[in-house]
Amino acid sequence: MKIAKDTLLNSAEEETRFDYGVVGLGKTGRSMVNFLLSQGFSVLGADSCAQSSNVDRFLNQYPDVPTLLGESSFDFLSVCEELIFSPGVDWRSDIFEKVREAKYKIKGDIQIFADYADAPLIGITGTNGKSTVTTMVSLMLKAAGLKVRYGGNLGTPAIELLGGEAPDCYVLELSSFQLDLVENLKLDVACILNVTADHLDRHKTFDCYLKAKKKILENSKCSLVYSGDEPLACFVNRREIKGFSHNVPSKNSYGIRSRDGTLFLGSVSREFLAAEELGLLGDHNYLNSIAALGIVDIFLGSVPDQAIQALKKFRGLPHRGQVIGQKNGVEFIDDSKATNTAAAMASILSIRSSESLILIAGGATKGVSYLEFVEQVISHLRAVVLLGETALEIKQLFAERIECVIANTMSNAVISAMDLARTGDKVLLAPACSSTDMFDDYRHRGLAFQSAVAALGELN
Ligand code: UMA
Ligand code: ADP
Repeated sequence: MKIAKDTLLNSAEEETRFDYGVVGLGKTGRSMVNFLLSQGFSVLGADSCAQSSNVDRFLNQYPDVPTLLGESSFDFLSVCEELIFSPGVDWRSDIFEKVREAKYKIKGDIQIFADYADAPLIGITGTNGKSTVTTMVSLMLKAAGLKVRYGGNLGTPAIELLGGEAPDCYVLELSSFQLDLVENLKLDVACILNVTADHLDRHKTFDCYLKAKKKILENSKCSLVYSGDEPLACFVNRREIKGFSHNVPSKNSYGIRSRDGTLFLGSVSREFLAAEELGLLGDHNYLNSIAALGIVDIFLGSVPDQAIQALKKFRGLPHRGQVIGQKNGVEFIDDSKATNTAAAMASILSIRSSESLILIAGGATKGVSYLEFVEQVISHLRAVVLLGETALEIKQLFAERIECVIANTMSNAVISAMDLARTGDKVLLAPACSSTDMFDDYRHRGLAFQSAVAALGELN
């Protein structure tokens, strides 16, 4: 098979075959190329974009790796024995029809990581709370004296966690995109935190999204799933799948017990800590904490006191309900990571004084309806400022029942929110949408919010 020279930017030789083709040259793709080269494999890179910051970075980092750029060059993927798809690349899309027809082995980075991993694995998925719980579990296990490496969808590509002296365990945040491509993922503990509608632009139906999430349970020694309601509660019927919820703990589940007016997070046999001892607000963070305690309990067989202390000290990750400061008695909160309706809902409910809440929402759609969200939140809000592609759609759903302003930039959104706010109010950025219509990612959006708030003048 010949590789057309004009599709390659660098030194590919005609008639060459490659052990692996790596599709998508972002963080994951670059980490996979690096790893495969280090293992002595021949590698071809490929990306839909002819030019982008990811591609530039790749070409600078790996000038000697032959690279296919642009979708029209993907026919040449046939020179590879196996293909590794980055999580953001939809292997079911039309552009990969020939690849699917040719019945190539398509793998994802997580399966390759797991095949090489040299320590027990804990995997955490869910629509919301993954990063928070992955971090909680890692900090708790570290506090208990274990050598822990953690990453995955959280930011550090899984394969970069390998190397050097083996740790005591790996803790992975796993997205539905990553799980979609695992085939035999053997986890020591798997957890599904919750599943609500998200990423339907990619998965098409809720059932397909749920199916991808459920793959985490398939070969796990022991699992923990949210048992408060369906679609997950029905799984808690086997010895190796335990539940967690806001309910009173039982033999097979972790939960919350009320005693003398205080709420305690625990198992059936032990109260781990009082909810008020946590450094995070909101019912959703009670659930995240119960899940983290359950995972540690299952993995270690008990929860050491040092782990509980570490959980109490945890103050949350940036852009997840992060209090930025106050201006003229108005508090600003950055929950840019609330990228779907369930997350934004949890965020709004976690703010107790919600009747004086001004919400900044909107952004790129993920193929879900906002109708239910609007009906659920309307009674908790005084005004809404909307941004991005979904602004008009969401405004129409509020149908003039509360004050609703559309802003064209984050800076204008914050100025409008400040105009609408009265002393004692809170302004919450919880977009319920993804950020990609106006920003690089949720971090970029959160930082734009924080800069706009700072531009209002000195905070207190
Ligand atoms: N690309 C193609 N063809 C396509 C689509 C993309 O070639 O059809 C190329 C892009 O041009 C780009 C590259 O693929 O060069 C990007 O790859 P990617 O989207 O897989 O992104 P990475 O940089 O590898 O980051 C991924 C995760 N991104 C996604 O799943 C979209 C990161 O999660 C993760 O932190 C990282 O791997 C390390 O594991 C981000 C995310 O938004 C934070 N995840 C989603 C979420 O949390 O909701 C699932
Ligand atoms: P993920 O990694 O799954 O996106 P994060 O831990 O980063 O989750 O949290 C993102 C946002 O989701 C939070 O800022 C909060 O608004 C919301 N959230 C967190 N945990 C939960 C939960 N258990 N249920 C519902 N929403 C949650």
